[in-house]
Amino acid sequence: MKKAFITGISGQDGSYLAENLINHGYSVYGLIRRQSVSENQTYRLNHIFDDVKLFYGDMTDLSSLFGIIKKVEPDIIFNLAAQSHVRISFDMPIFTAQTNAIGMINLLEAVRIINHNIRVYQASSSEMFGNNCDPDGFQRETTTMNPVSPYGCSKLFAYNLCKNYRNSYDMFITNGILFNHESPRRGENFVTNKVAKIAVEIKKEKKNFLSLGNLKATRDWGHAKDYVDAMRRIMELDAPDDFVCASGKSHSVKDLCKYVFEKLGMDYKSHILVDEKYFRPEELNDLKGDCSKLKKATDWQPKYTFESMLDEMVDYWMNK
Ligand code: NAP
Ligand code: G4F
Repeated sequence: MKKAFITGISGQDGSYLAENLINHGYSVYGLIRRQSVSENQTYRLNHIFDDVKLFYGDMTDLSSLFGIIKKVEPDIIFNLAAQSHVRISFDMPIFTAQTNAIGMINLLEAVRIINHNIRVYQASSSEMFGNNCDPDGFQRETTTMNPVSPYGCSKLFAYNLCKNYRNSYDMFITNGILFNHESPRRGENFVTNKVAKIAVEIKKEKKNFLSLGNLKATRDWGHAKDYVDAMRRIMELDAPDDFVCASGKSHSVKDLCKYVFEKLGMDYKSHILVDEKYFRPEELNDLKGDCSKLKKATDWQPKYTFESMLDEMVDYWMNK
């Protein structure tokens, strides 16, 4: 049985990836942080709690990573741990860099010293592109990266470091450059789940308005369940590389609101307030990814569309 160690296992992707790996015959280990309120910390893992082994640690604490990797002796490490909220990275730039960038050096050094044959997946992000795209409007592996947030900068540092360690030390390190992916397990302060949750509350007459920031930005949204399957597939290839994972379709935040409110039989225009506090100091305006390289290498095909993903999220809140 192959052993996989997931940092960020308590997050949206970590929980879906753990399920996916268990279903594909892996034994799964994970890193969690000490929190004062531990009751909700592993709520995304409750249904598989007995099938995963969890260890306390932190990406900023090299000794914890060393200790766990030595003890577990994993075949693969998926590094999903991050301060992953772009807006909040402007409020906490140093913590964001310490976790997302320095945390990655900690992990790579631990792997290089303990056993450089361990495969490493890095959760890279379309936020690294910033406002660059190719002339056809898509971002792909070869598109110039020019991030516009502390989060994007921290992820670009880690991405480059992974390539550098791969070339310098002949290590199997792969970057998955994932575009936005969502699910009912998405944090409630990301725009998709915020819209789905509050639109349902408005429908149930518990709230009147939904306050949002920039409605014009466009994103390439897919479902987390599909995207973690891509992570596993690229880590099972013969050689490491960098792969974009995306749906290839782009929708604005306004489109998102329109779809969700119409599904609930409401007009979004009557319920949305624009509040400047949700604007970012610098915005990434448009994302649309070309993942032909991933599809060619792995036969990956997403099962969800933008609409079926949102349907699942709205149904989740309606039934909660
Ligand atoms: P998420 O739900 O925010 O999960 C992040 C995880 O990282 C949580 O388990 C969190 O633990 C953990 N974490 C945060 N700081 C840590 C630290 N200092 N040490 C150890 N663990 C720490 O994010 P996600 O949506 O699952 O995303 C997974 C990864 O993919 C992230 O690296 C994200 O940046 C990247 N990514 C996400 C997307 C997307 O659209 N979802 C797209 C591209 C890339 P707690 O539960 O204790 O907070
Ligand atoms: O849902 P978001 O916060 O996601 P964002 O910033 O695109 O970041 C996510 O995707 C990245 C991949 O591209 C990941 F790397 C990252 O970890 C994260 O998962 O915001 C999406 C868009 C933005 O343009 C934002 O300005 O929605 C806009 N927006 C408008 N009103 C809002 C709001 N975003 C949030 N979170 N909250 C609002 O009220």
